[in-house]
Amino acid sequence: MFNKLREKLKGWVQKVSEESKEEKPKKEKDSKKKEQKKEKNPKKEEEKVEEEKTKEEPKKGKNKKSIFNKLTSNKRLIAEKDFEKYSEDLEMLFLENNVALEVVDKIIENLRKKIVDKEVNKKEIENEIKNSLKEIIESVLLPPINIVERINQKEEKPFVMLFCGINGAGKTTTIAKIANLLKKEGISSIIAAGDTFRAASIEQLKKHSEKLNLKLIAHEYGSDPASVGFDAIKYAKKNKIDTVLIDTAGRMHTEKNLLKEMEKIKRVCNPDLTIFVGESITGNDSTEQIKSFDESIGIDSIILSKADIDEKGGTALSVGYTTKKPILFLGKGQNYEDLEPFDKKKFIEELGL
Ligand SMILES: Nc1nc2c(ncn2[C@@H]2O[C@H](COP(=O)(O)OP(=O)(O)OP(=O)(O)O)[C@@H](O)[C@H]2O)c(=O)[nH]1
Ligand SMILES: [Mg+2]
Repeated sequence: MFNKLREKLKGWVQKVSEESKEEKPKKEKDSKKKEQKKEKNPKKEEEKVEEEKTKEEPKKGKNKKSIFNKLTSNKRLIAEKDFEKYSEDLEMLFLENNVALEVVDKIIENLRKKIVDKEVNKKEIENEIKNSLKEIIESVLLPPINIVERINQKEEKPFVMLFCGINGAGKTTTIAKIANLLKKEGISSIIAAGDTFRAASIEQLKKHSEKLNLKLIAHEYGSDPASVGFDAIKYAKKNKIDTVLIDTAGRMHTEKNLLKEMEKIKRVCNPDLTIFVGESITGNDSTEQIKSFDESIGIDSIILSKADIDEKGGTALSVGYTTKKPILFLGKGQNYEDLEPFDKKKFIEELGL
């Protein structure tokens, strides 16, 4: 993840910090002005002698030396006019890597506030830019929900999770990964085969449930998915199962009739969490998809699959902010273990900041 964005961001930070370390003509002007000032106010002879002394014997006054060093190595990080030039490059590299425009604007605006005209120690320029970006990106990411905690907090079980998303996004695989994770946490679960539409969808879930040794509730192909969910919840109540994971058929966010069917599943099953599973590689379209699903059925959170094959990473960076829905997990492969809780700190580290 982030292979491209990480490298480009690194290059940008280095470019800005190297160029802002270089002396600018303005400095020369400043020193010329100082020279003129000096000539106008020539120092008394004693003062000059005293100054020379301090220069020759810097070791004597340790404090004086460090203050002197600090002053000479302090530097204005970046001027407003230079920021314009650099921010255009930054904007392009974020946009090329699937970061939504709304988020790019926010990052750049906040970066402007943080670094333009700021005085920093020369040595610290690169760190200063990196830390500023790190803080800004951290503020863009929503804090994730801990589903294990949420499940444990619910007194009257089962805790019901409904999964939705467009075709082939990774819903079924993600459900199997979550069941595996819950099992490790000592939380029991059953799966409801709510995709009664796509050929072989029930067989796909059968295989997973056999491997994971879980009960699968399934009806005939073509039957009402809402009643599959309803039966699964009934079974879980009777058998004291902690969670019900309801799979659904993939559907495009533009297909109003299919979204209506989701509304019915939601109304009948009344889930504790409605999770949108989207592909990390989709880019800005994911925002539109989530907004459509949210309008019709209400979405609580997001899981982004296929983050392992996403070179850009921008969707994961910006989808939470643009939809105001937290990301629960990142899917990072096809095995059960390849599900990573979304962790802001780790995410920022992966970005190289
Ligand atoms: N590389 C990678 N592949 C994944 C990941 N998650 C799912 N896949 C693959 O994506 C393909 C589709 O996954 P499914 O789980 O069947 O997707 P779905 O959303 O249930 O698909 P439909 O039911 O047809 O809408 C499969 O080949 C999965 O193995 C992931 O995190 N990384
Ligand atoms: Mg499926």
